[in-house]
Amino acid sequence: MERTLVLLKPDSVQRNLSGELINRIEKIGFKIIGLKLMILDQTKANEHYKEHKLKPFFNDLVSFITSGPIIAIAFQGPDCVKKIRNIMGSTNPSEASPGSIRGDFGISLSMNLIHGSDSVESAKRELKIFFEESELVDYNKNVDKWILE
Ligand code: IDP
Ligand code: MG
Repeated sequence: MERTLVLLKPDSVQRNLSGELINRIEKIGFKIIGLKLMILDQTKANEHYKEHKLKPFFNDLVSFITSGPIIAIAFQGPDCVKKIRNIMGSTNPSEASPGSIRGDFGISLSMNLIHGSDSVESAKRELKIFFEESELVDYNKNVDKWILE
């Protein structure tokens, strides 16, 4: 079953939006299979955002993501990568549709609330940075029969 990594960034935690954002994703039917609150260290932040290493905003991005607690969540469900990217909205909240997380709650391009893996390959790579395989819990819910085909 497809898995993805979601990070609730430091702005979400500080603004008491963690519950709201988790709720939006959980209500779709995606299952939390791992969850932890942490302050990310520089090494992991660099590793997580390594595709952006040469971008002008890289240092600010790493400073921001390590500036306070984040919540890392592993979600599981069919097409969860694409669907979660869709409900997050565009990277720049100014361009994010109403109804999306960034459209509803964001203004700042850097403090845009949430990270979601952008492909199945990225998800596999990123999940390893935040979770040991043994920390991910695959389990059934009775409601699955109403959500999963
Ligand atoms: P994504 O989070 O929608 O996948 P990416 O392009 O992968 O967007 O960028 C990673 C993160 O870097 C963004 O979520 C945002 O916090 C930050 N970021 C992206 N572009 C800029 C920029 O032009 N200025 C400042 N921060 C940026
Ligand atoms: Mg990205």
